[in-house]
Amino acid sequence: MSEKIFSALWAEIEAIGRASSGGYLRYALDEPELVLRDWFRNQADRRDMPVTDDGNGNLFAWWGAAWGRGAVLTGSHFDSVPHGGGYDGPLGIVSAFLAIDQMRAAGHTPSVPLAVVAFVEEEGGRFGLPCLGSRLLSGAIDPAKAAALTDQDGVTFGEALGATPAGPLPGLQSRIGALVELHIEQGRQLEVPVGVASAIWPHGRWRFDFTGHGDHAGTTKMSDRRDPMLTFAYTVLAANKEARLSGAHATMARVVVEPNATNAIPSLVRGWLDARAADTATMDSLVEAVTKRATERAGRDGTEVAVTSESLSSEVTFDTALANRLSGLLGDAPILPTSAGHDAGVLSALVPTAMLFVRNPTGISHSPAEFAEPADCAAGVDALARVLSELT
Ligand code: HGY
Ligand code: MN
Ligand code: MN
Ligand code: MN
Repeated sequence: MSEKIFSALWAEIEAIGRASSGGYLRYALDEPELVLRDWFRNQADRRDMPVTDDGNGNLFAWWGAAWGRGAVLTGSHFDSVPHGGGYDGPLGIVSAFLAIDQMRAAGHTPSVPLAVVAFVEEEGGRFGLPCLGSRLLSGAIDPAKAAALTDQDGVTFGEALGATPAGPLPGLQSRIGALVELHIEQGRQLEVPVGVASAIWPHGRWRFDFTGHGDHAGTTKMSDRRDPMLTFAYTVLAANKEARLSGAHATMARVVVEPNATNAIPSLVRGWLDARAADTATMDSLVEAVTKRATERAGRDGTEVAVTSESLSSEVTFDTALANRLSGLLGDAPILPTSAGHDAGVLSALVPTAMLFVRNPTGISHSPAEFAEPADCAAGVDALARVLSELT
């Protein structure tokens, strides 16, 4: 694959949903993503690939009979975190179409159907639950629960989708022979253009509701206050400290304050903890320690704290034989773990799954600074074409 061909197709989507920050505002089923989904259909049409929707919001472009036995899926997601990077997700979809072009140019005829997939709501940036589309496809979430998830304007996923999600595809295991997701590396490990994933850290999201006594910021004596912001601030520090001590990753980056006024002590502060660790025990003990520290502090501040687990992604070990086989196929490409979640992680519980990572020179992701060299992206397409030819 030449850099030029990659860059030409990449340029077709680069500006879609880009904000003045240089980051992307691409949320599930909203305007920019609907434009990207039309682009997806247009790419499929250009390649005579019929498009199906699984009733959950996931799109599939087929080379061969839709959902024919043992189909191989490849793709990723379009949605971003607010002001996130443009590669996380779309790189896997653009590379999939280009890999198919390359396979066709080499005269490959797949022995099983091959589909490019665009999963919906992978980041959970609109409806709050990551990998929503792949969880619905694989039966990992109840469709009615998914339909009721609401965005910040009170729009439900069901309304955005225009129907109650269809839920799991019957006989998924026999229909899908393998899934391969190509993704920009979200880390700094790769020193060659392409790597193969070995595992995904367990990770999850916990909602911390800190409640106190709303009051006047100017007339309330310090000794009379029951300020939930104080307990929240302490909890952020505690999460950071516990993570540093245990080697886990803990972040409290999303906060809702009510009322959100300069001169009013809030009655409610809601913060979300994103916690991840190389093993489940470390992650669980981190969350336990942070909850304990928050509750103790609430006792001192005269506030209350309630913790709700909102999403959990268990530890994923990708199919080792498949990872080794692909690494060998790609000239002994390095095999490496990641602490980022992916749709491939969800589906790996049910079908043979692999991930290819494309080198990220800075390692930065979920930021406008996210970037991959066109030469490495082209190498990623070559690798994906080789892997998909091997699997079909
Ligand atoms: O949050 C994650 O790990 C992924 O980027 N959705
Ligand atoms: Mn992401
Ligand atoms: Mn992603
Ligand atoms: Mn993903």
